[in-house]
Amino acid sequence: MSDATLFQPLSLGPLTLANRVVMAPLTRSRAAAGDIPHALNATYYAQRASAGLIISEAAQISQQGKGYAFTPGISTPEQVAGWRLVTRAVHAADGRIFCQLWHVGRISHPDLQADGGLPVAPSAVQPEGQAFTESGFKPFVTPRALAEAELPGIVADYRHAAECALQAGFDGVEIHAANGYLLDQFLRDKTNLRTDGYGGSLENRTRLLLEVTAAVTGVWGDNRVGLRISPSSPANDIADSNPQQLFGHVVQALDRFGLAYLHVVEGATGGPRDSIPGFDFQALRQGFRGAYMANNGYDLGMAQEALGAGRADLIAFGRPFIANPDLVQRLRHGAPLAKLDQATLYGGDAHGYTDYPPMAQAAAAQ
Ligand code: 8OZ
Repeated sequence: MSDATLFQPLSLGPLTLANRVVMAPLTRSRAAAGDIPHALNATYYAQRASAGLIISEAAQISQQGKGYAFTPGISTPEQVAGWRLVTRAVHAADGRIFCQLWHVGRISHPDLQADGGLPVAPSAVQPEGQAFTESGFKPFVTPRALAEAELPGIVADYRHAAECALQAGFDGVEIHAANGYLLDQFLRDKTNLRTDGYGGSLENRTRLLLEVTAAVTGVWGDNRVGLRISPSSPANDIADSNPQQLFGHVVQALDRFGLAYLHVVEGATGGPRDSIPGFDFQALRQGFRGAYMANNGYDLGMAQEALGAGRADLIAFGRPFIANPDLVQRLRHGAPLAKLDQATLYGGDAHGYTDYPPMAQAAAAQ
C-alpha cells in the first residue's frame, strides 16, 4: 500500500514533478514543412503544462524513421529550433517535457522515405494495414530487412536525436519501444526472423534496444531517460509467442541503466486493457528500480486506486488531454471531461488542437 495520490509531487531523477499526472505522447500530425514544430505546437503544449510531465508526441529520429504525414522530426537544426519554441513555452508555464524518440521501422511507406525507398525492418515481413501519407492512406509494403552492418547507423541516429533533444531544451527523453515500431519489431518473434546476433534468442532480440538505450543514456545520463513498452498490445500488427517471458527479460535487462521510468501501455493501445487475459504487468516491475508509469484507459478512480495500492508511481493520460488542456484541474475537482473531436485528431490547424477551452471558460460559455 501507499498513500500516494495523483496530486502529490514526485521526484524523478533530478526533477521534481508537481503531480503524478502525465500527458502521454499523442501524435497530432501538425508539424510544418520539413517536419518542423512551430508556434502553434508550442501553444498546444503550453496549454497542457500543468501535467506533472508532458511526453511529446513521437518525433522521428531520421527521415527513415518517419511513418506518417506531418509528424515532427528531431534530427535537423531547423527541427531543434522548432522544438525550442515548444520547450520554452512549456517551461514558461512551469511545465516539464520529455521528447519521445521514434523510429517506425516497417510502419511506413515509400512516399515518406528518402527517394521513395522501402521502409526498413528486422525482417522482410509485410504488416497488415495502411500508412497515412500526404496523399491519403496507402497499403503497407514489404519492408527491406536491415543488414547487420546498418544497425550501428540506427544506434547513431538515436544518439544524434538524443543530442538534438538536449539542444532543444527538453527535460529528458523517452525511448519509444512500444506499439509495433522498429524497436518492438526487433523484440517480437512475429516480426524478427533474423538468424544473426539480433534475432532468435531473447538476448539477441533485445540487443538493439539495449544498444539504443546505452547510446541515449550516454547523452542524457540514466535518470533523464524513460522508456515505453506495450507488451500486450497488437498495435501495428505486432505479436509474440510469449510476451510475458519476453518483456520480463526486457525489463530486467533494462534495469542496469537506472532509467527514470518505465512507461507501460497496459492492454491494447487505446483499446481494451485485457487484450491478453491474465498478463501480469506487476511481474514486470520486479527487479526494476525506476518509477512505473501506467497508461491506457485510466480514469480518476482507477488512477487513484493504482497509486494508492502501490501498483504505479505515475499515470499517463492520453486522449483525455486532447479536449481537456486543464485535465489536472478537472481531475482535482472531479469535474466532467470534455469529449474530443475525432475528425480533427490528425493534421489540420488550430481547430481541434488549441481551441479546446479550459474548464472555467467552458462553464462561462454555457
Ligand atoms: C496514432 C497515430 C499515429 C502514430 C503510436 C506514435 O502508436 C504513435 C501513433 C499513434 O505510438
